[in-house]
Formats: sequence, C-alpha cells, structure tokens
Amino acid sequence: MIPTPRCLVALAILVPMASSCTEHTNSCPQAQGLIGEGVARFSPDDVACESIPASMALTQPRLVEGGIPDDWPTQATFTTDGPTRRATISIEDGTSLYGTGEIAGPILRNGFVTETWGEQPYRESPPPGLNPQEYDDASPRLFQSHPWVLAVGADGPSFGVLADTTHRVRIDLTDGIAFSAQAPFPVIVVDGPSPQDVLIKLGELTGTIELPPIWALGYQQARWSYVPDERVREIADEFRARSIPCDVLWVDIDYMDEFRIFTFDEEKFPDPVGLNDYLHDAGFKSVWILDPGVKVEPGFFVYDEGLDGDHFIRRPSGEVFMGGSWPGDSVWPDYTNPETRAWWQSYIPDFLDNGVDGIWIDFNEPSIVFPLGIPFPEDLLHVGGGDLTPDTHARYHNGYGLLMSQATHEGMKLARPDHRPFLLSRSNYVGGQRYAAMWTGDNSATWDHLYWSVTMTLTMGLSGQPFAGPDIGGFFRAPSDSLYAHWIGVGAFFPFSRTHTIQLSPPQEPWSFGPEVEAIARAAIERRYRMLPYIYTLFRESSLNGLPVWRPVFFADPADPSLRAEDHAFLIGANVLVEPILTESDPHAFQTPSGIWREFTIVGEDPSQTPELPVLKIRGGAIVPLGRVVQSTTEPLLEPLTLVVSLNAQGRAEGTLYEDAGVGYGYQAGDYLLTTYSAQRVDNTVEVRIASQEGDRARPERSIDIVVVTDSGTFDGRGLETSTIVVSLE
Ligand code: NBV
Repeated sequence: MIPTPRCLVALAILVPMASSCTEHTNSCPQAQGLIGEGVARFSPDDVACESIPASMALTQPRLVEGGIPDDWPTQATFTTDGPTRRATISIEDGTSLYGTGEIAGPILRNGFVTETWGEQPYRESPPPGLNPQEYDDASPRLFQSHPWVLAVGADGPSFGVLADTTHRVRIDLTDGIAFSAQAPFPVIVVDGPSPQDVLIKLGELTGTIELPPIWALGYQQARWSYVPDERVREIADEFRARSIPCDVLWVDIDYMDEFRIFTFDEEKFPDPVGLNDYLHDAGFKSVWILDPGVKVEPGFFVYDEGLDGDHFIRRPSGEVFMGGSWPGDSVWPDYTNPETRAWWQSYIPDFLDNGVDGIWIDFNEPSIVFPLGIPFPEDLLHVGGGDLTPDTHARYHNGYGLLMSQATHEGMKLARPDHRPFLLSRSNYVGGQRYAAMWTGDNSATWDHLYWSVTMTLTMGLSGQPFAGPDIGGFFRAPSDSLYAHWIGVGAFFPFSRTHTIQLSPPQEPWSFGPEVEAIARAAIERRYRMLPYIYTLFRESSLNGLPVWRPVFFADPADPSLRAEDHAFLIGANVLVEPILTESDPHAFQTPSGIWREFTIVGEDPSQTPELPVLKIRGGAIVPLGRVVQSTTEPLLEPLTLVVSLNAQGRAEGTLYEDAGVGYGYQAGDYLLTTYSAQRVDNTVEVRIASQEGDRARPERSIDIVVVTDSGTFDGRGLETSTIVVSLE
C-alpha cells in the first residue's frame, strides 16, 4: 500500500483537523470532507484513509470536494477503546431518531440499542412462550443490516448518519447517536431541511429502487410450500373461482430435487414450464425461491462447476468452508468475487426459461440451517475483486445479502433484458434496495407482530428501502380469524403485499377462515387493486427520488412534536392517511396531522360494518387516482379511471397519475404518461381538468369518474378526461 500522510491535528479540535484531512484529497475514496451538497464524510484521523475499506453502500466512490466547513451543523467524533472503534454524534433536545433498518418495535428509536449482523434469529433461552427462532422487540438484530439513523430536530430540520461499514455495528441511541465496530469506519452525515430531504439525499448516495413490474405490486399468496405442483394450480383456481384478486403465487423450497438449487423435483414438480404456462394463462405470475447453500455432492453440476471455478468461501486454512443447509452439507458462493457473481448469473437464464417470473432469495445473511444458532465463522476468507479487497467474513457478512441480490438481479436482467426483474431478498444492506425488495422474515401470528409489521415497514422506508412488507397473517403459529382479518385489512396496503406461512401450518389463504373473513379479505384486496394506480405512481416517484411509499404520519408536519411517535397510522404517499386497528383490545388513540383529512371509502364498504378494514382519509388539497377492481394486473386497470378529489381551504386540489406499459423498459424511452390533474371550486361546482402532462405515451380516449369528498358528503361526476369536468356540489 502507498504510505499516506496522517491527518496531523487531533480530532478534538475538529475544524483544523478537518482541513488537514483533505490532504488525502481525491486519491482516497474514504477521505474526510464534503462529498456532495449537504453531505459530509467524517473519517477517523488515526488511520490512513486508504486503508479503510471502500463503501458498499454508496453507488459510486464519492471524492471529497473540500474540507468540512467551520459551520457544518453535525459533527462526528471518533474514539478508540482497545479494538473498539466508536463514532458519536450528539443531538439537540427534542430530536427524534428513526431508521436503523429491520427491527421490531416502535418507529421512534430514541433510547434503543440495535446491532447490525444479519442472521436467522435464534435464542437458546427465548422469552416464555416463544420458540428459539421467533423474534420480537427484544431481538437486537434481524436479517438485514442498515447502520443508518435519521434524526429529526425539534422543529423539523433533520440529518441522517450512516456508519459506512459492513462490519458488525452496534447502534446505541440511548444518549445521542453512537456507532461502534471492531474496525475503523467513516461516518457519512447527510444534512437537510426536512426528513424528506434527507431521504432524497440518501437515495442520491445509495441508489433507489428500480421501477418494479406492476404485477409485483399486486396481491401475492405464498406458503411453505404449495406442493406438489397440482396444489399450486388448485390455489390459482380457487382465487379465480372466488373472485379474490391475486397476481403472484410463490413456490417455496420443496420444488427442488432434495434442495439442490437450480433443480426441480421430478415427481413433485415434473413440469415447471407447464405449471408456469398454466399460471400465466390464468393471469398469475410465479416467484420461485433460491438459497445460497450449494449441496456438497460430486456430480451435482452447481457443486462441481463451483469447485472448478473456485467460487466457494474458504477457511483460513485454505479448505472450502462446509456447513449445514437445506440439502445437508453445503458450501457457499463467495459473491465478493466478480467472477463468482458472473458464475452465479450463468444459471439464471435456464432457471427463468422455465417460465419463472420472479426470484426469492432466502437465508442469505448467510445463516447456517443445521444446527440453527451456529454463527457463520467470522474468520472465513473472501477473495474480493474490483473495489472489494480480500478480507474476512467479519467484514463481508453484512454485505453478503446485498452481493447475492446484486448477482441475481443483474443475472435476471442479462437473461431477460426486456423484463423488469422482481427479486425478493431476506438479507440486505444499505443500498441493496437497488436490487431487491424485502420482507420482514419469519414473524409470528400475534397482535404484537401485526403492529410491528407496520412499524418495520415504516422503518425500512426511513432506512432507504421502500419496497417492504411482512408475511401477512404471520409465519410462525396460526392467526385467529380476527387477527387475519385485521392483518389482511392493513396488509393489502403494504408496498409488498403477500400472505405467507410456515410448513404444516393450517391453511392461510384468504378463504381459509370462513365466509366472513373471506369477504373482508376480498374487500381489502379489492381496495389495493383500486388504489394500485396511486401506489404505482408512488413507486415510480420512489424509483426517482428515494422517498418511501409508506411514510410515517410526522411526514405530514415534521415540526409537530405530537406526531413523532404515531406509528399505528401511516401515510401512503403524501395524500392518504391510513388508520388501522393493530391491537386486540386497548384501542389506539391516533394522532392526526393538522389540516384537512377527510374520510373516504374506495370499494363502497360501510366502515361501521367492516371495522377490520382501516379507516382511510384523504388530505385536503389532494387528488388520488384509483383504478377498477381487476383479478390481476393482466387486465386493464384504468377502465375507468376514478379521481377522488378533496379540496383544501382555498378550494383547490392537485394530484398525479403515472401510467406506462407496466412491464418492460419502454418507459425509459418515453413510453409513459404522467398527468397532473387539478380541481378548483367555482361557486357550487368543482371543475376538474388536466393541468399538465409529460411523456410520449398516447392518452387513451376515456371518460373518468370524479368523486369529490367534502365535509358534507361525496358528490359524483363523470366526463371526458380531455375536457373540463364539472361536478355539482348540490
Ligand atoms: O424456505 C423455507 C422458509 C421460507 O418459507 C421463509 O419465508 C424463510 O424466511 N425459509 C425461511 C427457511 C425456513 C426457516 C425456518
């Protein structure tokens, strides 16, 4: 390594030190200084910045553009205690802390300690009543790793801090913000006038989601496992026979031939192409699971070829590391090696050629399956490549899920350049939203988990991952009728909306709980499909600017302290407030943002008859586009298009609708239509018109239904979209 001059001035006198550190300037990707507008990187002063690993979170190396200015508002201070490196950031009174990735509990994280170390939860002595694999709000870490904290100051100005390392990080929020790790790491501070602004900057730094195919935003049904293939067909038929909309069926590990990845069991799944054709004909897509563990078995092509290409993680002694996974003794690809990622990708085309639409990657923290509770040894060696230097598993563990996601996502794109990939990953790291959606792992069918499924989805959004959702109904245990009804009621709105459950559990399809719950589930899922044009518009926005789809209520008014802890209710985008029931008894007292929020319904449901369904409110000043109820997104959604209009105090409203082909990349060449509608009160009427539009896609000739929601009732109108539609308020 090239010797580098150390920063000369001690950290305590921060400003001069900051400028002395710029001597590393642009030769060092981890140098201290400004790395973008409102973004600073602080690096420990006693380590040559060249010896701090390159960032895995940032999309590109960010070189310093100058020292840290004297008046930079948020400073990071580094201390060392033996092998422990610590960075602290103090906060002012009244600051609320959020983020820290996947963790159960309230969204407000002040006072909590979290650790990043993705793993299959396992507690030798679980709390009474829980099995060792069940997590709860006392579990210090789960499957994903996001050493990121969003801090919202008393009046709204905000900042975010990222411990830019894939090492294990302890995030201590009991007294300000303190990150500690067993290796030196830089801290990136993102400053912004509002929490939204900070998240947009996080998106600029770490990337945003790709616009998903619209089918991935439909309702989805899974279990471990629908097996054999005939069962998958039966489930598909049942959805259609009962007119419960559904876009995706999931195929869990039992399709494989004795859990050998990239194989199919000849008896249980003899004809995956035929199965997928059947599903496609019925308007479904399918997502199939893959695990990283490769069965140790000479003669098994993935094992043989992986050994030949030297693609497996090794022990320090040089032997390939072997551990217990689903197929028994297994070895794990070393995705830090670009050649290994390319090798992994080489299996994807054939896999997708079976008609597989999406891929689900599991246990990629990575975790050992047999026996559970045995950690992946930290001294294993990764060979790296490109920016990633050779190093131990201690450094790369938290990045493993991201690298497997990257390899799989890129493989899907190479295999099908015209398809938008849909990938779901159990493990990931900051920035991994670029490659995969997430679910909150193996939760449980309890009321606490129903609540945490909402808070975890919000917290993921505040950590840069908007495409998230839980196993609706819970993975472990069986939900009561009432619990499932409430869960599907709110669950239909999750950015990622899928029911899933463990093997051998009672049926958990929407009709499994009897006709009453089935009717509630149908109404809930129909609500999602009606809301899909709005949700898709939000996903498109998120793909451009990183803002979450589900947003905490305080986003409506970051200066209002009474909203900071509200986490039963949430916002979908900026315009729809959802108030679900997440408790079995003790009703929650919702905090509502100031301004106008009017209750509305979208599938003609009577809220007094369906208390399981969340109350929906539309912001005064908003127009929300709705589609029609379809059985899947293969049917046209916008025939007709409905606009729900809620005027503000000035008698105006505005809202946007994004439309494109729903699949493929035509939108990148201009084949989309982004319409802004405006509404204005004129005497006793409301006039609705197109205010502006963008994109080359031809506007279909269509009439639109208008529903004006007012304090004294709703008023309907209809007219041609291209003319001004006048709705009478009498
Ligand atoms: O593949 C089986 C399950 C899967 O259904 C679940 O969603 C994953 O989180 N998988 C874990 C392995 C079983 C763990 C107990």
